[in-house]
Amino acid sequence: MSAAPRADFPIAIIGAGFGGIGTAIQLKKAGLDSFTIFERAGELGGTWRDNTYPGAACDVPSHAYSLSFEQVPTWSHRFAPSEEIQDYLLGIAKKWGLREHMRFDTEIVDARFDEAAGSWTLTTGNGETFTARVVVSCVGGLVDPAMPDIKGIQSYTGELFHTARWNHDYDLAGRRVAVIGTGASAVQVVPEVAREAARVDVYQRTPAWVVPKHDKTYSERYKSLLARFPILLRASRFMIYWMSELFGPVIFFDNERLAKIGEKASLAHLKAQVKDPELRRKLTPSFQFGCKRMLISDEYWASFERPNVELITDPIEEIKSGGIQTRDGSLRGVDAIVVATGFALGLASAPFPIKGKGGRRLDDVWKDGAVAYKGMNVSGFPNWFILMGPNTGPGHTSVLVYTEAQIAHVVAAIKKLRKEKLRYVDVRQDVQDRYNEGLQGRMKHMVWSTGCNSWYLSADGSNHSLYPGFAAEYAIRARPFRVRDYEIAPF
Ligand code: N01
Repeated sequence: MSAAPRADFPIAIIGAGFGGIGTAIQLKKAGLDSFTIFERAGELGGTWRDNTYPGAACDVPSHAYSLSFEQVPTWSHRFAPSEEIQDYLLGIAKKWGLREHMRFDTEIVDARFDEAAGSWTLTTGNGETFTARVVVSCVGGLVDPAMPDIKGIQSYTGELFHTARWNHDYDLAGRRVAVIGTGASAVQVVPEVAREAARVDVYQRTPAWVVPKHDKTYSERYKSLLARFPILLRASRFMIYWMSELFGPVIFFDNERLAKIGEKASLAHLKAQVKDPELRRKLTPSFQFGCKRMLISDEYWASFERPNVELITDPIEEIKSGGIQTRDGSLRGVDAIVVATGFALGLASAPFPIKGKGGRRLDDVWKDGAVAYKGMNVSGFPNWFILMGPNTGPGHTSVLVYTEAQIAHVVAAIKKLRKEKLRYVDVRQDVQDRYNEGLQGRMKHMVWSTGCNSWYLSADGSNHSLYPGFAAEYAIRARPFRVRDYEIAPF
């Protein structure tokens, strides 16, 4: 198929992270290069552009945490560091000539659908408008840092920054540092900061289940073998994928016997890393394995054996100008506070005002939680596709498996729209409702609502973020564009 002129069938991709880049590559492969990628930041990369804190790395092995259609044999470690993942994204964007499609520092602030034209009008932050026949929203879910609402935080006069906004100009060497939070970002950053800082106070609200990472460096010989025999790379990916699926039930089902397998592995790891039984008790979670995201680290728990690291479990009462005061009255002076408190879940609402058919606002449709068909389409919002949308996150494997299935779906839909010169495709409300009833029914058997608090859950305790099942099953459901599920509007 020959490439369409850009004006013929304009496609807007919002966000230049993994989702946006992967979509763009697959569109190019399909001969569709009439797309523009809008990126609010000044560079591509999304998560991997923003998360540059010491120790930042993927927690899914890199042979699987990369696009299946852009595999590289050069990963330095089993779990590549953040900068290497960012280099990978820069590299594939260059290879496919994607920069010329990108508009940086361009935030989309409004979108409205024109039913007669079958197109979306997007407005940018500086008031420009852009018309697109299809919009692929790749804005990501865990993007905007969530700052903790702790009394007095504004009055702190030392250095304070969030893990996703690391201040590389501030040298932590020899400083007294506090880390607030003990989630996936904290377990990566604490061991690194502990190596440099004079003292590290780790403020833990809830301990997390941690399992060994078994990270390793790949030798030059191994990498050249993978380059010479790409089948080995595919085999490695295949193994990682199916092992994750095999152990998935331990992480996602609400089944105490299965959870015990994970808990036993984690407790053995804790015992091997921490000698003091009292410290071990403080680090042991009381919620069921998998309820919060399982963390992987070879070094996090061992950090507490260092003389310069202290675990603080007494709740934070207030942040004062020079330090942190806990409820027991202790005030610990610190030079810097690292906030590792996670992200404001982007899925909780529309990323900006989005008005579909009849001017209906996505925020109104989502007032009781974000719902979509297969996480991608919302009835009444035709020709709008969401990547990494509601109920498409995994707790047990690479999110890219889900993303790639969504990309295949989007490309199939775009091909149909173009080939048959359709005005729009709009998922049927009854199909979307049935899909979500099934999903929420299955949710009752999952571990995420068994009494822990996490970003997986909305304020009312419902889960609109994770997919309740295996990645393979989601991919099989999501990849095809099933015409009968949609209202098809011709011109
Ligand atoms: O954030 P989190 P994260 N006072 O929400 C604590 C992905 N990710 O940035 O558990 C004190 O998990 C909070 O305590 P509690 C991954 O999907 C991936 O670490 O709510 N503490 C918790 O300990 C992950 O799930 C990688 O009681 C407060 C922590 O802060 C997601 O991003 C790496 C507090 C927040 O943990 C988020 O991870 C990093 C307060 N006021 C992240 N508020 C990879 O490796 C919050 N906390 C790919």
